[in-house]
Amino acid sequence: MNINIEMKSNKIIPWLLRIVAAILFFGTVLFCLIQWGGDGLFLPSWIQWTEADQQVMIDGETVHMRLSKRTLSFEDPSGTRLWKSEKGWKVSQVWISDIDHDGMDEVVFLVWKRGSFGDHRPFWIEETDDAWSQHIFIYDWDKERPDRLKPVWMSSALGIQAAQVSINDENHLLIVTPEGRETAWYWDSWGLVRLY
Ligand SMILES: [Ca+2]
Repeated sequence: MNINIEMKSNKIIPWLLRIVAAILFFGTVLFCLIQWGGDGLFLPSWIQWTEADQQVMIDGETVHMRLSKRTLSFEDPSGTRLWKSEKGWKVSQVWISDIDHDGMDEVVFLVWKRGSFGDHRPFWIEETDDAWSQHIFIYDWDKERPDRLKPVWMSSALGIQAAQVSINDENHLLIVTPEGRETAWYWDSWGLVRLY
């Protein structure tokens, strides 16, 4: 009898170890997938991630603009950081352009982030939106601010897939979808409005 019990326990223990190892393995894989998804690793392959590392003059002030590893930042000539895009934002393109035609340049960038509205979710929208989406953010260059960038217009989710984006000579924003369909957007006192 004692021999039978010992033989059964000898079979059960390896199986228990395998089950525990499997749970640990799949738990680790699931944890990594959630972490990578939260870090935007699974964003669409058609995104054109650009980089910048150059001196730019904005409103008469020369600064260093850097777009590296999907993070946008500005530094003064001494190398002191003035502004850096928020953690969790994935900036794919940036422009210095007078998008609102007031004679002063703005900082305009295309960014991926989770949630359509962030901290500015309208009160009538109750559900939380954690999906990744594209946004156009526009900032004034304000020399009175230590960080220089004053938010002017933060779009909610674009609603279209912006694979190629450019700003033309008329300061219109041109967005081309992955399928090649182009739309144009212009500034109309309160924000960007679709032209066609
Ligand atoms: Ca302007």
